[in-house]
Amino acid sequence: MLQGKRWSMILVLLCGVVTVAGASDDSTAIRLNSLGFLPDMPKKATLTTQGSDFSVRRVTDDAVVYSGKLTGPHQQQDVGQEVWFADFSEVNTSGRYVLDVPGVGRSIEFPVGGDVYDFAFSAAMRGFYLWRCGTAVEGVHNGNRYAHAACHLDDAWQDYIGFPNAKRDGTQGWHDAGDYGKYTVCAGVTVGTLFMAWDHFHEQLKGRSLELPDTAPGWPDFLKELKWEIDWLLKMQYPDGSGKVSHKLTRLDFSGFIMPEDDKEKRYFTDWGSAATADFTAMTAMAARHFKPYDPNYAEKCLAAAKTSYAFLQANPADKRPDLTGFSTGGYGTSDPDDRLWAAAEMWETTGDAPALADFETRAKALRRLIEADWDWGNVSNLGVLTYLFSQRPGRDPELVERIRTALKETADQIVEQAGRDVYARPLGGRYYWGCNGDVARQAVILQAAHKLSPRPEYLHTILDAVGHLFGRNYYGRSFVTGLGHRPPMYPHDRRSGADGVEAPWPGYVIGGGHRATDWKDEQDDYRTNEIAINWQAALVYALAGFVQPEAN
Ligand code: 9MR
Ligand code: ZN
Repeated sequence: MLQGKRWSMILVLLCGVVTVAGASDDSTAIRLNSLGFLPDMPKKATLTTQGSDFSVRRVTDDAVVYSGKLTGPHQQQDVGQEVWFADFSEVNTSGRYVLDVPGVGRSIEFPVGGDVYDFAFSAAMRGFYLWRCGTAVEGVHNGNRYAHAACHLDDAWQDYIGFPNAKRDGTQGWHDAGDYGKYTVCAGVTVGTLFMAWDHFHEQLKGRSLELPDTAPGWPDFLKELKWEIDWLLKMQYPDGSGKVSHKLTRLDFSGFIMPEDDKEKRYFTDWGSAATADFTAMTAMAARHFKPYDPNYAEKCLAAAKTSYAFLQANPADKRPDLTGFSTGGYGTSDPDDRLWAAAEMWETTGDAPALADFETRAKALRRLIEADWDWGNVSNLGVLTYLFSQRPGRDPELVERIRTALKETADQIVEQAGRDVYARPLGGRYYWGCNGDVARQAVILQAAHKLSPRPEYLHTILDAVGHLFGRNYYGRSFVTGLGHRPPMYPHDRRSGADGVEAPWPGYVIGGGHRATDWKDEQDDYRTNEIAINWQAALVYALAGFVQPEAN
């Protein structure tokens, strides 16, 4: 098996304990981060049943290591609940514990330790590897083998870009989500967020093995995985040298729940769009910068592609939507000013070109909000603004920089406040919509950025609130990430998971979440609330990356 034994053994150890301990009904009234807690960070649980005192017991000998009083009740309308809090932040010795609340019961077991998020980080990042298109993939998780044969090797046909019955190489990249399409705009926020994770945390990440096949010898695994996506993206640029970039590469409609290698319908490069072209520019400009130390020639190729598309955008300023007539696959329709702003920022950061700087600054000054609190594929201006803010290059407009600093701090402070008001410490507050779990995780980007600028412990605490929420401190008392934590999703809207005959779904993936606080359904058909997607996954990887420990290889 390609993925070594070590991987599966760690898994059995980590997942086994949590799942077994979670079996009792009592435990469901006590909602907490089932991955556990870092020693010196806050530790809180939300209880949906009234109690008064609680204690924390060490699993090895049942000794009480901490006692406290519950606080509450607290009410919250969107979940329709009255809840109580247990704060056991003082438990900062590594070990395994359980919360014991007389009259309520015992919680699931949870660890305290410096490494409690390491495995989840690796599993989440390996989710991208398992999403690879154009190759066979395999991995072992919790004793199950997940695998598919090489898929979509016929990518793709050019009928919709002016060459009927002509095929051109469009292989590689990641499948988008629970479907097997490949979409440039969704790749944008995904790759942008992942490069930012590398930028902010490469010291922790560079030594971590993700046990990937060696598709880029000598590269750190994290970047190796990103290269697989960039390899595909480079093929999305029109072959005519114009710099236009196809909006997506998909079939005309979604396939049924079959394995990717059995999905044989024709797939097409679609018409170009200016948002896709701008996102392509930003991604390839970032790739040029981050890949340069590992392969200067490849970096040069990325930069040349970025320059071509950027020049095209400059010469064609209109917001051009792709013509997707005939396709019923994902739309990802979006206006382009934020994408163009991001492209300008990355072009400037990579090349230092003055016109790109001016382009960025003009666009930034026209923004309604310099920092967006709530963002995803539809608005990527934060990616450009943060690149500009943290740039070491000379020439920035000091007044604009100052306004961004202020906006960043204000927005981060608001996020902290929102998490503080929510009974499950959800940093998005009461906003629920398609894919909002991804945005719960994505709050980490603004919070980390603010923390770099002017450190405040609450910024990190609130990221951990987001992580805690996704792994069990929530209305359902369940993990929202497949294969990890307590009672994770079992029936995500994911074609591989539905078709491979393995009972447990493909591991490491965050599901989109309810559109109301209480309407998540762990059902395969519920693509609205129970799908997985690369953009949400990248946010989860970013959130966890800030807390992993460096690992020497
Ligand atoms: O994440 C997208 C969400 O914001 C949209 O509201 C939704 C409907 O257009 O589409 C979501 O993206 C899906 C994409 O269109 C196709 N692949 C699966 C994506 C996740 O559900
Ligand atoms: Zn594929």
